[in-house]
Amino acid sequence: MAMTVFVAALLSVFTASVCVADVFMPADCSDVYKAGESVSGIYSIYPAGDVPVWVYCHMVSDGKDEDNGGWTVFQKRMDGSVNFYRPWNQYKRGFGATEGEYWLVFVLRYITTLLENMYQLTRNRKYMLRVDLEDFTGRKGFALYSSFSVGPESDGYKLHVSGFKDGGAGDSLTYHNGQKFSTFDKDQDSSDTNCAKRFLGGFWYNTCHYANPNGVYLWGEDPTIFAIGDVWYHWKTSHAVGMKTISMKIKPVS
Ligand SMILES: [Ca+2]
Repeated sequence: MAMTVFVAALLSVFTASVCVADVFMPADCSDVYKAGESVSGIYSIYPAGDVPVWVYCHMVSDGKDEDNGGWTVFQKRMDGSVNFYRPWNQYKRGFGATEGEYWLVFVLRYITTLLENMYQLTRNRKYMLRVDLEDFTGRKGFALYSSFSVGPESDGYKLHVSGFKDGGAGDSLTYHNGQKFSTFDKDQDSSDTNCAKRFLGGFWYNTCHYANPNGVYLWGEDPTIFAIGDVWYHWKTSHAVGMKTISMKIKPVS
């Protein structure tokens, strides 16, 4: 009996130490999903390996492969409650609240880290991007890109996106492929003008945009002010229609 108690005590010490050493540190929402979490909501992830970041994880499946859970949401507009006209350091750091509208550049920085340090934990992880849109009549569409990454800050967090697949919204992002990220105080676009200042957002502006998801929340259509809204041109064939909701989310390509 004494031996049994001793073995049990040893086991419990062993188990406790394993628990401490084996803290669950998901790199992104796909890891959270694989661990059995199937409810959409806010979770902590460890994109850089040590510092936790709170993000919204989209876990709902509608039966289509590309919509299975495990999406890490890095951009979300839903009600205009957050001002997205912000300087570079705020886009770099991230802003907003994870339960509302926000921009998560931690994820972008993490991918940068991933690219620069190829032998890190997630060095072989390739991401796809899904952009979900909803207009003010309740219609929905999405655009899927089979490949998505962002370059290092030293290269302006350059966007790499390809492999468009239409979910009804059309392709307004391929035009921005290869562009650096620009804000009103850091003009890295391909235009002689300052696109972020002209169109009141922060984005991978070219000369200037077919998509402006971080533009002004327009509450619908306004043709009297050109292209400043959170528009996705190829869905409405218009620069005047602002979306009701936009979200941009990534997950590893399986
Ligand atoms: Ca410029």
